[in-house]
Amino acid sequence: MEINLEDIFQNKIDNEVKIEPRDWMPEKYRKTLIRQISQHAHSEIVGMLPEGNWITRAPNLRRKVALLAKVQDEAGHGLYLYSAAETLGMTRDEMYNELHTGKAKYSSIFNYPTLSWADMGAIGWLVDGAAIMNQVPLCRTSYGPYARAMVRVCKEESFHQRQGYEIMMSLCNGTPEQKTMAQDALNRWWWPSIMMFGPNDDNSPNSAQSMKWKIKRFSNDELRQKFIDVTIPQAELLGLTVPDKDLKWNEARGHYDFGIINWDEFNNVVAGNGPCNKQRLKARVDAWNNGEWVRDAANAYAQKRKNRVKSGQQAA
Ligand code: BYC
Repeated sequence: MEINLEDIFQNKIDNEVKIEPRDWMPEKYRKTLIRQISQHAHSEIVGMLPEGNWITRAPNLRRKVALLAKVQDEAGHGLYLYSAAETLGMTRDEMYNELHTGKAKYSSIFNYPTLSWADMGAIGWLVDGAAIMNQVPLCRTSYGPYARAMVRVCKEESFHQRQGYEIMMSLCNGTPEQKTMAQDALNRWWWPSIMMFGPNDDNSPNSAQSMKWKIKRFSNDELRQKFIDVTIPQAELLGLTVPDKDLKWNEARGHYDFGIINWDEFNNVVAGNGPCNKQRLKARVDAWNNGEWVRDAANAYAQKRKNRVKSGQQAA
């Protein structure tokens, strides 16, 4: 009897059995995962830049320590994710090369500037809040190494979201100028945050197949709606106004209705023409080039140790 590998694979997915690196998988599944996981890793690494910009200017030691820890967590997330993508057969150097040559995508959100300290609050609250909404279901994604990496990532994202909301809370309970800063940050970060979930479902070419393979558990629009529904009461608690005149609770749907997203802006940012795309890419390329001597030194040291062990073994 002929064994159909594709049927065995889909059967595992349907029965919630994780796919592991040595298992047979369709080539397109492997490619889709490499695409999504490497983009996700790049987003974490590039995502360090807008906040890293504020570490030296945090208003006090407590805020500085928390922000430093958050940015460091993001480096860790990037590294777990690169490791997960490597299990699918792409090397880290290849992934870096795709990022540095502008071939790889990373989240649109990190191409916006951080203009005031309040942006640290808005990013933690909204950007990490959106990330949690998208990433908690990824803890159940069908590929084992990705799902396991996401468990720790989500725990840390939850700390990030709280540190952001706490900054917003302090600003909103502070002076009128501080509250204005918080409102201004919300005005600038709201729409880019809801764009993070990606195009509408009827315009999302990868969704149908990724849902069938249980790489994605919810569609882009479902996650966006969930995010809006939980975030509006949080904005109300802060006493801030979400910058969307069409935002309205819809009793019949049991959800908030919201205005039309500016997809031209989204497409423009994804195409590399957002306010900070060039600056972000340059920062990563410079970091790679300036770090060459560190990589060379680490490799030379590793080689020296290897030679020493080899000559010790020969002498014995
Ligand atoms: N920005 O068919 P679709 C973080 C692309 S890091 C740029 O719906 P898919 C954090 C998409 O790649 C947050 N591009 O795609 C870090 C596709 O293009 P390609 C990152 C976007 O993959 C530091 C095309 O549009 N999170 O949280 O089914 C500090 C069509 O889209 C975007 C992840 O990466 C976008 N926003 O769904 C703070 C989570 N959206 O590849 C926080 C994992 C879409 O065909 N990723 N595109 O050329 C995912 O869940 C999915 O990949 C997405 C997109 C929902 C993002």
